[in-house]
This record gives sequence, C-alpha cells and structure tokens, in this order.
Amino acid sequence: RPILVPILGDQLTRTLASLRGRTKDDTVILMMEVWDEATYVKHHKQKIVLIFSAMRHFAAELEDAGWQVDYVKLTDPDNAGSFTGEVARAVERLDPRAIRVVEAGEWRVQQAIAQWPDKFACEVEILPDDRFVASLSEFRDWAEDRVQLRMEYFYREMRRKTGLLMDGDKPLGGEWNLDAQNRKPPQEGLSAPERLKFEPDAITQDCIALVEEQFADHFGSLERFEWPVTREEAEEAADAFFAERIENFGPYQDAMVAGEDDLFHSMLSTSINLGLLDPLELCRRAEQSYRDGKAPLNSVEGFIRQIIGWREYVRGFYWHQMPQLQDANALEAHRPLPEFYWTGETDMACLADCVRSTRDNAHAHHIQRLMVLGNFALLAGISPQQVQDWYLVVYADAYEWVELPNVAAMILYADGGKLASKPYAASGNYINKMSNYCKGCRYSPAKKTGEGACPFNPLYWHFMTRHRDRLEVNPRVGRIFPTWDRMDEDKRQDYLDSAEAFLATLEPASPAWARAAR
Ligand code: FAD
Ligand code: DLZ
Ligand code: SF4
Repeated sequence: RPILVPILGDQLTRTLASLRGRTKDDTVILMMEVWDEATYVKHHKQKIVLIFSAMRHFAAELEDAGWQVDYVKLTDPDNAGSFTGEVARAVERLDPRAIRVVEAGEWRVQQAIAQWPDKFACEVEILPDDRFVASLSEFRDWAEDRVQLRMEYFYREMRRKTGLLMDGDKPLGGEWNLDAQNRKPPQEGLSAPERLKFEPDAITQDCIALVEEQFADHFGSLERFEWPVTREEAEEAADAFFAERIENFGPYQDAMVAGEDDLFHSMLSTSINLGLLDPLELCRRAEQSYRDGKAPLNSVEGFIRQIIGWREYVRGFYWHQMPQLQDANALEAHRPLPEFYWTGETDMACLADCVRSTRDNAHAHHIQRLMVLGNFALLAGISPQQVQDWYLVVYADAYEWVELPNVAAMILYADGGKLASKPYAASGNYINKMSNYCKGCRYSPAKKTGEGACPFNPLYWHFMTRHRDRLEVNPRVGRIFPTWDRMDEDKRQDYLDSAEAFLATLEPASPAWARAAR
C-alpha cells in the first residue's frame, strides 16, 4: 500500500516537505485540476493558464524523474470538482496506508484539509509549509508579545535570523532600511530593459485553449501569455533580473510610467508563489550582487525587505488574523466596486493604465496596486470584500494569504491599523510626483476642486474628514487636520461638494462583472 502525497497548485517545489524522505516505489503523487479552485472566484484567464500549465509541467518533470504521478485533468469525466473529492477518489483507487500533505496556503483550503483525518480511514499527516523563513508558530510567538505589530521590527528579526546584509549583529552599512533613497520620480523617457518573456509551448497552448473554452467569461486577456511555467524558465527570468534590472530596482521602486508595465521590478512573484523559485535563495543572490559591486545597497536592501520583510510578514499576519480578517471593515466602507475596475473605462488616466496592465498582464506593480488602484478604493470607501475579491481575481500572483493582508489591512485599513501604522491615503499630488500619468489626463492634479480638478484631491479631504475622529489621534496623519481647519468655510465646502459630485458619477459593476466575485 503506497503513501499518497497530494500536491496543490502552489506547492510546485521539488523539495516540498511531503516529498522529503519518500521513496519513488512506495509513493503516489496526486495533482488535481478542480472546478472549486478554478472558480471560487472567477480568476483572470492568465492566472488559470499559469497554474494549470505549471502544474502539468511539474507533473511531467516528476514523472521523468521516476515518480508515480496521478494527474487529474479538469476535463476528466470523473473529476469530483474539489480537493477533498479527488483525494477520496484516490483513496478508493489506491488504498494508501497514509496521506502526507503540506498545509495549504489559504485558510479556505486548510479548513477542508483539516477534515481529512476524520474523513479517511488511513493515517493523515499534515506537514508545515517550510518554504518560508518564519514558521507560523514563530510569527505567533513574535506577535503575541506585542501591543502593535510592525513589519519593520519583524523584518529586523528576519535579517538577524537569515544573516542577510548583516555585519555581525548590526545591519550592513549601519541602517536597516534605506527606503529614503528609493523614492526617485521617473524622469522623462525612463524605460527599463525588457523582462524575459516565454513563448507558450504545447502544454501551455493546451491550457490556453482549455481556458478559452471553459472560462470564456472570466476577466482578462490571453493575447500575450509570457509567464515562466517551469523552474528552469523561472531561473532564467531571475538571471535576467539580476543581470539587468536589480541595479535600478531600489531608486525606481515607487515610480510609474504609462505603458511601462514592468519597469525595474523583478516580475518574479508568480514563480515564487507557485514554488518554482526559493525566496531565500533569491535574497542571497541579491546580496551577492551587492557584494560583487553590481547593485547598490539601497536596491538590494529594498528587494530583500520585500521578500523576508513584507512577504513573510503578511503571511504570518494572515494566519494570525484569520478568519476575522476577511470580514473586517473598520472604516465601514460599503460603496460597490465601480465598473471601471473591470473595463478600464474611466477618464482618470492613472486608473485606466493600471486596469489596462492588469487586464493585459494579470499584473500591476506594487505602487500601482497600492497608490493608484488601492488609494482610490480607500478614499472612495469601496466595500473591502468587493475590493478583496477583485484583487484575488485579477493578479496572476494572487493567493488569499498574500492578497488579503495587502488589500484589507495595507490599502483599506479595514483591520483598524493592526498591520499598518496609518492609511496610505494620498491626493493627486503624490501620483503626479511619482508618475507621468497626469500629463495625459483630462484632469489636473494642481486643480483642487470643481470642473477639471483631479478627483483624488477632493476625495482625499472627503476621506480624511469622514474619518477624522479615528485619524486625528494618529500621530502619523493627525497633523494634517490643522491645515483643513485653517481653510475658509467655502473652500472646505467646495472640497466636500466636489467629492460628493464625483462619487455620484461612479457606476457600480454590472451584474456580469459582479458575478466574478464570490
Ligand atoms: P518586486 O517589486 O520585484 O518585489 C520582489 C518580491 O517581493 C515580489 O516578487 C514579492 O514576492 C515580494 N513582495 C513585494 N511586496 C510585497 C508585499 N506587499 N506583500 C508580499 N510580498 C511582497 N503580491 C503577491 O504576491 N500576491 C498578491 O496577491 C498581492 N496582492 C497585493 C495587493 C495589494 C493591494 C498590494 C499593495 C500589493 C500586493 N502584492 C501582492 C505585493 C506586490 O504588489 C507584488 O508582490 C509585486 O507587485 C509583484 O511583482 P514583482 O515580482 O515584480 O515584485
Ligand atoms: C488558484 C488555483 C486554481 C485556479 N486552480 C487550481 C487547481 O485546479 N488545482 C490546484 O491544485 N490548485 C489550484 N489553484 C491554486 C489553489 O487554489 C492553491 O493551491 C490553494 O489556494 C492553496 O491554499
Ligand atoms: Fe490620476 Fe488625477 Fe493624475 Fe488624472 S490628474 S492621472 S486622475 S492623479
């Protein structure tokens, strides 16, 4: 009787805990394309192609290496449609002596896996996912000692733990965080070397055809599918990033240029989250670029902080705060998601470009997600649950464990400030400084109210005054209220009227799009 090892779509790692120490002759690996996962939200078409193609390539690699793989395709007529249903079928088929599975990344799936020991007669072993620097219990211990959780302090622990960019027990260069050097606005004509793109092979083309046929009404374009789908391709993409773009990664981390969808970002999140790339190994390579004189410390520190800081922190935070995080709505935001998040049809040039990139690439870079799409949702008071579902649908790298903390806590402040020390609210001035969007926009960031004023300007004050009681006592934002109080009454009223007039023009998503969510 074999040991059954189910491997989920984001566990495509050859050294996965459930495979370690197993022998090929008494193990059956189970991989499952299932409707429940493909439709719990109506994922972007590229996201489904990416996951199915990466799963099929991974299964083929395992088979080539001599493993027995039971691979259930979506169109298999007996497909049970869920992980639990497929494991039940495999138990029936194979009569395994035990099931060994690595815990799921998402709460929803882990809840189902937690039922397996009661459901199946054989032994079920659920192993921690050790592809992260911090274990979940380590995060819990760290969090439980604190009144306030702050990424910066957690990040320092991770630097100490990994030894990355350390000089004994001190940070290399004397400072933990070099963000101040990483806010360079884009100069005229800024462009970056193109990232490595991958032509769909026969396996990927099959997945594209499958998705066009089965998921035709899902959001997103499949015209260009260029993501790495194997470890080998992902390594090539990483090589190109370290050769060509890491040098400028830091300075232009927050820059946005219309039509330049990648800039100096690594574009590696899809591969990291699938398990094709080891995040710690990437950080070691980044450190090496600094030690070899190929990239400045601020670029390398910035990159490492995103991974062993933010990525690890949001994962720990997710498991620490679930399940209540998914329903959090501290700011009581209830406006429906506007239609333009799906269509891109808005005359706000910044939002239109970010939605276009999202539709074409199933990707937008961090500052577009945070300070354009996210900032708008925060200021306009869009329902967190609708915004959460949108982000989960549209990005190829989106899994709830990483998406939800970023959306609910980081951009929408729906957790009331447990993750971030302040809401990231900004007026048009910020977007104008950090991008060239406003040059091509019918609105003016310099105009504060009335016809032609950038809508972010009145929305900013509308938001601030709506939440004055809560924000006034926040040391990081409270000091802007005296500015509001010094304005004359007419000016203040103009801001509020302009914001109200703009909000009244927002069309909620039509039912066809609203169905993309849960
Ligand atoms: P780079 O800019 O090259 O950064 C390097 C790596 O750092 C990324 O690949 C990623 O693994 C990690 N990273 C950077 N920022 C974060 C962060 N805030 N949280 C976690 N990891 C981070 N990232 C996802 O992987 N999945 C998501 O669903 C997701 N949703 C987001 C939603 C919002 C509202 C925001 C503000 C951010 C979100 N992010 C998410 C984080 C970040 O935007 C993406 O990781 C990044 O844009 C991926 O592109 P990249 O690989 O070029 O990143
Ligand atoms: C996102 C996704 C999709 C679209 N489809 C599948 C699938 O058919 N089979 C699979 O194993 N995984 C899929 N995934 C990724 C899973 O949702 C992911 O593994 C879980 O979210 C982890 O908790
Ligand atoms: Fe966006 Fe306002 Fe600039 Fe237009 S003017 S691009 S809406 S920030």
